[in-house]
Amino acid sequence: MAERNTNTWLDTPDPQVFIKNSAKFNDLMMMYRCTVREVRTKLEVLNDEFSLEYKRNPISFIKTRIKKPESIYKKLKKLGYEFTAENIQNDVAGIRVVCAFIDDIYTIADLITRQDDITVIQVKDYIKNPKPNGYRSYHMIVEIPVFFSKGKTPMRAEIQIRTNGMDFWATLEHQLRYKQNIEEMDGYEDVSNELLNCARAVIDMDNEMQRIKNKIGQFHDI
Ligand code: 0O2
Repeated sequence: MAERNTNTWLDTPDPQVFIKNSAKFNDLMMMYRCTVREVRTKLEVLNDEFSLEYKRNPISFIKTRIKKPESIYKKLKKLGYEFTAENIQNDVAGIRVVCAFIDDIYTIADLITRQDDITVIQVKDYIKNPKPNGYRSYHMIVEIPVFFSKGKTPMRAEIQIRTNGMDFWATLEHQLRYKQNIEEMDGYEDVSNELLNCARAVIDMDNEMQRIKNKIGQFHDI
C-alpha cells in the first residue's frame, strides 16, 4: 500500500512566509465567523420578539456558513479577480434565513435595513426578478461593525432570505447542477427545463400559501 505523503503541504520555499500567511488567513476567517454570529443574533432577536408580539415565527430556520478557501479561490479565479481581502469580503460570511411566507422575507429584510448599525451595501431581489434557471431568493450584502480587542472593524456578510419552498428548490438544484459542468452533458436542456418547471411549481405553492395567509388575516391570541 502506498504511503501517504505528509510532507507536500510543508514544501514551501520559505516556511516563515507560509506560517505568516496562514496565521493572517486564520485571523481573517475568525473575524468572519464573529460577523456571522453577530448577524445571526440580530435575526434571532427579531424572531423572538416577533413570536411574542404576533404569536408566530416568521423565520423557520437560519443556516450559516464560512466559505471554504478552495471555493473562495475558485470563484475569484472564475471572475478573474486577485485573491485579496477586499475581493473576498462579500463572499466569505453567509447567512441563510428561511421564512414561512413570502411577505416574511420582506419584513425581515426591512427590519434588518432599519437597524442603524447596519449598512446595506447591495440588494439583489431574485424573487421579483428570478434568475433564468428559476432561482429565487432575496440577497443582501450588509456591513456591520464588529468589536474586536484591537478595535471596531466594519465587516461584510451576505444574507440570503427565502421561503421553505425556495430553499427546497435551491438546495436540490445546487446539488444537481450549480457549479458542476453539467452544461456539457447530453440532455442538459431537458434537465434545465425540468428544473425550471419545478421552480414554477414552487412559485405557485408559495403564492397560494401567501394567499391563504392573507385570507386568514392576523394571527390572534389563543
Ligand atoms: P455557494 O456555494 O452557495 O457559496 P455576482 O457576480 O456577484 O453578480 P454572485 O457573486 O454569484 O454573482 O452573486 P449572486 O448571484 O447573488 O449569488 C450568490 C449566491 O447565491 C451563490 O453563492 C449561491 O449560494 C446563491 N445562488 C445564486 N445563483 C444560484 C442558482 O442559480 N442556484 C442556486 N442553487 N444557488 C444560487 P456562491 O458563492 O456562488 O455559492
